[in-house]
Amino acid sequence: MRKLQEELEKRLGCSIGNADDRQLYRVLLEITQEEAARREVPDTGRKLYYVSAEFLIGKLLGNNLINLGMYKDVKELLEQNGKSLAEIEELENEPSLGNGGLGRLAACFLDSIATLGLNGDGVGLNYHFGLFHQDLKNHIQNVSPDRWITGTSWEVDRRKGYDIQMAGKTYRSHLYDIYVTGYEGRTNRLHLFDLDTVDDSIVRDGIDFDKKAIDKNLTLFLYPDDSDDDGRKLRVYQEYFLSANAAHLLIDEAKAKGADLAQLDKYAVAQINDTHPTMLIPELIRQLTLEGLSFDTAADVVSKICAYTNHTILAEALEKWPLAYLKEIVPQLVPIIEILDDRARRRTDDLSTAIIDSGDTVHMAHIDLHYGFSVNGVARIHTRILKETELANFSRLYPDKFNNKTNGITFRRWLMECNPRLSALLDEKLGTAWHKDAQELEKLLAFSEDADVLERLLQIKKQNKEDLAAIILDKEGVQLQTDGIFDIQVKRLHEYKRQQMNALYIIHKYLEIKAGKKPARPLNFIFGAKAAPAYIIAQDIIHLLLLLQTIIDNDPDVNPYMRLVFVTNYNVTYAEKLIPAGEVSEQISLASKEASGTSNMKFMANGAITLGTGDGANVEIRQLVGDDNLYNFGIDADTVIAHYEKADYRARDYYEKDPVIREAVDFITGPQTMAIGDPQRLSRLKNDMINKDWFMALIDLKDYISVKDQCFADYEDRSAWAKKSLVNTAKSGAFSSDRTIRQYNEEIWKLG
Ligand code: 26Q
Repeated sequence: MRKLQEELEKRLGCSIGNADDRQLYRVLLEITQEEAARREVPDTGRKLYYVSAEFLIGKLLGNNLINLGMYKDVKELLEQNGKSLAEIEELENEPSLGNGGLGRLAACFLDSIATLGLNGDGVGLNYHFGLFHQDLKNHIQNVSPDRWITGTSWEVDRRKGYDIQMAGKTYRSHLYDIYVTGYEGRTNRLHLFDLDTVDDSIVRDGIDFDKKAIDKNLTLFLYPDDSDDDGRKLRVYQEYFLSANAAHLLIDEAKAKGADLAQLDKYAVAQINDTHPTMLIPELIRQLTLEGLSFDTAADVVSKICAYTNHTILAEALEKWPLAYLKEIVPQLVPIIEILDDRARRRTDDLSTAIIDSGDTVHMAHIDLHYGFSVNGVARIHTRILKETELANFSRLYPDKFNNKTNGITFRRWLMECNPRLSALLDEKLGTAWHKDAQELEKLLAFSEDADVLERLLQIKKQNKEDLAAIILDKEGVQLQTDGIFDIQVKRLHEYKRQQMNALYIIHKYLEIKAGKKPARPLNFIFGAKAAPAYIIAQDIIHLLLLLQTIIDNDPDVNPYMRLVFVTNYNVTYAEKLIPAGEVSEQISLASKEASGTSNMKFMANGAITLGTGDGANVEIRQLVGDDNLYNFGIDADTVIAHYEKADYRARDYYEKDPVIREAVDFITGPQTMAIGDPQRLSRLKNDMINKDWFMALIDLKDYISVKDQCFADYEDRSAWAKKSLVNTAKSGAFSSDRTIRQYNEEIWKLG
């Protein structure tokens, strides 16, 4: 501790007490970086490249201090000098280099890879602006650029790059690295590629910019708006830039290890995170042929290197590009993709598996499916649906390629860091082995009848709720009722996730309370979500939720019994505050649509009870905790799939036949919402729900209402609830990303 103090004060040039938080942040960053660098390990043998368009890493200071074993000392030293580590951590900008689940998963994986001591780096893009910043005015989502790179950044300038050809021009990439610290483990790296000519100043009001000026815009934004051709082409540029740089890096590092490139698979394996980096496959082949390999040798070895993860079964998310775009932007890949298509066609008569279809559209996933050596889904039910339905044609062709890797989360960030109170109790009762082996949490079951432990769990949750309530009051101006239930739905806004169904429940409760039926205790409904700017119905759902927030707030008959808050700019940092305070975890996607979900796992670990459909990892949570400890509702995935096949779902029937459903849906365009809301948005939303409702909210609404009511009623038996909470935490170890990564390594990567 004394050494730490001396070190800090030497760098500060003054005493800790006299330094301001910014100076402290800077020197803490410096010493963390140096400690991280000391734990790097020479690159020998086979190495994993986790290639992804998204890495939603969140703030790094606290996480790195924990992983490096410095957190406690730093926190205490600062406290002794009248400083707060939490306040210093606030100063860090969150790098929001991802949208949601897929990007956050990549970040959890990097943590686990380093913790398990594996040789594996991330490869991504250095977006200047992360996912947009959201604010909420006049019941509408407004977006603005989120600039995260400042003078004091975690990035290390590698002063190297590669020449990348796109549309006949040469672009010189520039590599930045971020250290990835393992918990009591080694340090790996996240490699982020950028272009020096990118110009932040071309961003006009909102997040608008000149989409044609590739030299200025290439790495400006994560997922630029792709509602027009220029936007879509920019995505192709980004994807190629990512893939080509990853290929160069991989080959470069293998050569540095003295590799015979014909046996490149001895030195490298690449995990392709969804289809966004798919061009890695033809690009590796291209670069290897330039290095002197024959096409056949190159294609063979690349097929032993590349593995593909599928994260969604939604058709619109499976990327397809017009061949004409590729001819314009990456003509060097087109002959390679044509040969790959030709060879794939010779393997089967099934035209549905073609890479280039008869309309000259290139199906990116098909490249991965034919030429990757492994294809995995991200939860058991998701993998089963891929095999039996969505990708049945490919699983017949390549039955051995398909495998499941149920997602996971890092318990370092999602329990140790974000929930210090619960972590301290767990350390006290179980010791600290769970930090690295989350299955140890199961030993908590021995305390399931221990009145003292159950009471402490309730106390901890209460304190976490109070902390969150204070933050929400400060940021959102809404006072939550901490003696009431905290029911939370936080995730990207998407119709399949069915925030609109939750809204219908809230309307139903509102009307019940108006009619005199009061809940046993206050209900707090908490939402956090960003909607893609071009996704109109999603904006309409946000609009409805914000109107409900105002209506409830202004209604003295109702607001003693219920509150709704839609938090602004939901991101990793906010999630770290919300999740420890969650009591009911809303996981209500239409069965078959949510590949896995990962917030379900985070809430579970923090002792919330899942209210969920039989979708994604909910199914596995249910199997682990049993029906006493999870609330399941809704039609199952097979029933949903059968409805789609028969095209026999008519939302209008449910609306017309059931007065409870009708009343809730009609409220959307009733006098209270219309008086303060946008009639066009509200009518569009209501019409969609009655005439389309593609994600079948109305089928499940009645069951959702009755199971949710039961869940809230059961909450009243506080010790029974505490026991449910305990069982959830105890069983959550199955969802550690350490377990997931061990499986990837044993079954796919096979690193030494
Ligand atoms: C595709 C085409 C054009 C433009 C954008 C996209 C696009 C962008 C992002 C498609 C998909 C994504 C992100 C998907 C994602 O986050 N999927 C989530 O992955 C999690 C981790 O596996 C799962 O837990 C979630 O269930 C899944 O929704």
